[in-house]
Amino acid sequence: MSTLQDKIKEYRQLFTDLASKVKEAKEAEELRQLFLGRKKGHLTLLFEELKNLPLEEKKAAGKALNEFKEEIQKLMTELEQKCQTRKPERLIDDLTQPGRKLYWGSPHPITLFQREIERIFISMGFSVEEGPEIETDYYNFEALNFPPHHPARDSWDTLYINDKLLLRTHTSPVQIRVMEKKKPPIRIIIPGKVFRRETPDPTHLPMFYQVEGLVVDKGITFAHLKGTLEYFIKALFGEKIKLRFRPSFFPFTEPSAEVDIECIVCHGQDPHCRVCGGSGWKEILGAGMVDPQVFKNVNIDPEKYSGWAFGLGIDRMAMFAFQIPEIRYFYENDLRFLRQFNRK
Ligand code: FA5
Repeated sequence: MSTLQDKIKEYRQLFTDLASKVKEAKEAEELRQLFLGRKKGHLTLLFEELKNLPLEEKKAAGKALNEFKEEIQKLMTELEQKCQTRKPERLIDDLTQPGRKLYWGSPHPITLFQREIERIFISMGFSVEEGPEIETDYYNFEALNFPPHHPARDSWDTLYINDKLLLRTHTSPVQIRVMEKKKPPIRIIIPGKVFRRETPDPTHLPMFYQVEGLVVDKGITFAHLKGTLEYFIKALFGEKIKLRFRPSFFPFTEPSAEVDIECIVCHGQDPHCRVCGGSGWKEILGAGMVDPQVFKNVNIDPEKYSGWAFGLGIDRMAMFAFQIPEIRYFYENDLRFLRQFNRK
């Protein structure tokens, strides 16, 4: 019968053989359990045997067994550290494997479209101005010729912050801010966010983008307005696009007009079209000659100068340009939709 000392020798050899084959942390853990496992580990069982030895052998065998245990624990710790620092071999096995694809973000379609609009106007000699999104009643309404309680204020369902401050309902207040500082000639566009108390539907949003245009100089006429807008709309939608000017009303322009383009979703063919309601046309902007009272409010002489202004909805126009039947898609943050505009 082999003694405990002999068994220690055999297990030492076994441990050396098995340890030389260990490559991964999982295999090291299995080896640890095999030797040091609390119930059936080889060492645990050897310590069980130690209990039954006669007293005269116990001392020496116990010493040898404790030394063996320490040796195994030390070797196991070294082996486990080696496994942790070792790189998984399969990653370096095949250097020709394709890398992991990274998704790079891209500008939002409305941003892309706004830049396109800016590019066209800048090419015509316009410069770009900005103004605050939180406005006073004076700039949003009064200076634009809407006296207090004027019924025309109802067309802009306004979100008020308090008695004096509101979220601007259009980009037109920036006309006033610019004309207070600069004197003619003025040729500017003003892009930015606007806010209205609106229920969203396929062509309406409570927060959307507008671009305002303003030209003031001597001898400016409605013909300049018409020519500029026609050039701009054709540059955006192509030469074949149909557009029409309709008489309209804005307190800050006289005469005023609204511009419609043909419905790009149904081309007037669907009497139940959710975008144009079957009319075949959709309004994209309001415009007109600057009202003399507005000039007076900013100390520009209406006898000497004339001008025109327009305000267009960027989201509304982007819908048509990209042929999207739902304005709300722009703000649902669905990557399947947004990725279609990624030009990379
Ligand atoms: C205005 O906001 C005037 N300030 C435009 C103007 C400027 C007239 C300068 C004269 C001179 P209106 O409320 O019609 O007008 O809005 C202009 C454009 O914004 C509309 O033609 C449409 O394209 C867009 N728009 C209006 N309401 C919404 C909405 N709820 N959601 C998305 N786009 C809208």
